[in-house]
Amino acid sequence: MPISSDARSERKCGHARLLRILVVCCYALVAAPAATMARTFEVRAIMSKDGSQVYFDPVGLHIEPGDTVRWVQVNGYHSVSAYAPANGNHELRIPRAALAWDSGILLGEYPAKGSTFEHSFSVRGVYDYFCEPHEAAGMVGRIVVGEPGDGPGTRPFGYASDQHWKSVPRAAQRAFPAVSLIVKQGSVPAPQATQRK
Ligand SMILES: [Cu+2]
Repeated sequence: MPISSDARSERKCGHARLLRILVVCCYALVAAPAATMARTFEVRAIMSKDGSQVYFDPVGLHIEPGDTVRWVQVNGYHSVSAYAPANGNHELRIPRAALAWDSGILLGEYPAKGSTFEHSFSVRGVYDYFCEPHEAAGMVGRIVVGEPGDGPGTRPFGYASDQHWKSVPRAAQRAFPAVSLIVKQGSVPAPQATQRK
C-alpha cells in the first residue's frame, strides 16, 4: 500500500522526536556526571591564638578543572589574593590565561557572614596566592589544577626581573610546597597545623 504524504510526515516527526530523545539521553550520560563531579575543597585561613603563626591549611591542594576552592576565615583577618600584577604589582604566578582574583580582607570570623570566599578554577596549571596582611610572614598557598604544565607558577621566584614586579618575600618563598609533592599527596597540610597536634 502506498504511504500517504501525511503518514510520511508523521513518520518523519516520529524520527525527529526519537532523535531528540537520544540527544537528551546522550547529554545526560556524558554531561551530567561531569557536572556532578565538580567538587568544592575547603582551605582554612588561620591565626594562632597568640598571633605568632598565620597560615593557610592545607597549604597545597591538587584539584581538577571545574573544581572550586572555598576559603574559610577561622581566626584573624586575612585575604586570598592571586599572585598577579593586577594585585598590587605582585609577580605573576598563575597561568597566563587565568583570571586573577582578590577576596579583599574577609570581614568576619567563621561562621559570620563574609568570612568565606570561593573561586572556581577552569585553566590547568599552578596557582600561587597570598594573604595581603600576612604575606611577609609567609601566609601563602599553592593550588595545582590538573596537569601543572610549565606556566608562571612553576618558574623560579623573580623569574622576570625586567617586569619590576614586587618580589615574593623570603618567608613566603619558603612556605610554598613543591608542585610535585602537591600532585603526589593531593593535599599538603600546613606544617603549623601538624605541629599543633
Ligand atoms: Cu593572613
